Amino acid sequence: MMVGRRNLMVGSAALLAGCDKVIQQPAARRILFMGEEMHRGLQRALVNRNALAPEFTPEQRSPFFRPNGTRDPGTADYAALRAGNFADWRLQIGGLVTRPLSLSLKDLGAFAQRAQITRHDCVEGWSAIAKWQGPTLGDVLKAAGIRDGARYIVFTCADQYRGAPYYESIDLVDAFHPQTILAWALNDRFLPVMNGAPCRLRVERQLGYKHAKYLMRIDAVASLDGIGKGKGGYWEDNVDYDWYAGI
Ligand SMILES: Nc1nc2c(c(=O)[nH]1)N[C@H]1C(S)=C(S)[C@@H](COP(=O)(O)O)O[C@H]1N2
Ligand SMILES: [Mo]
Repeated sequence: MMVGRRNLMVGSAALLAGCDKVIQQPAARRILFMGEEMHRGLQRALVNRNALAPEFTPEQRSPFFRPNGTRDPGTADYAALRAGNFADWRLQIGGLVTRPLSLSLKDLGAFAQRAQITRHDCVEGWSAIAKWQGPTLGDVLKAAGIRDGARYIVFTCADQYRGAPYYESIDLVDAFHPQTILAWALNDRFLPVMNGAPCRLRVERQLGYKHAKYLMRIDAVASLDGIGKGKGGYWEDNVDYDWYAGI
């Protein structure tokens, strides 16, 4: 049985109908939001986190994979990397790992490759199907060696929002999910700049904003407290999107 977040939310909305005055009180609000956190935790517990996202046939691919959010980071550093066809780009893997890595595109290509045709769902209401290829994040993290105490994987990107890099994070269940890959190819070509060149995250069981483009750093951390404002991602910190955006 699956209890969707929507059902749970409808349930709590019904329970709370007519409680406007109570909700104004800080203590009541704390309890209300505590409940919401519990609902999210419950959803995570009830959904099989290792289940695969649907995959599609080549014919089902969208004719065009539209870009969203940043279409070109536009910084001097990124422009220089792009001018050199990303030969000088390195993806840093650090934080709570035993062997920090600095990986070129060639290095990413030397890992076992996974290709998958999946549907991307943006929270703004559009979807597109495309083929992605790259090593699994799990293999890359195994090469770096996750240390005891690591609980989250944080992604730092080349593009800036309000003067700071875009960032996102996932837990270790999603990090080691077989369809979670560091994609450097889209529909059998190198990633276009608008879709996150030279490398972006695909975390297929979650909504589009979790799929960090323009990857520069990947860090294993014990807690999200020191990251941005502490909610684990740019949109989570600034627009109140859910950190766990399971679909
Ligand atoms: N670095 C970075 N990653 C990002 C974004 C962004 O603006 N910057 N936008 C996110 C959102 S909201 C979506 S829907 C997808 C869009 O991916 P696309 O541009 O390949 O369509 O990237 C996500 N990852
Ligand atoms: Mo999105």
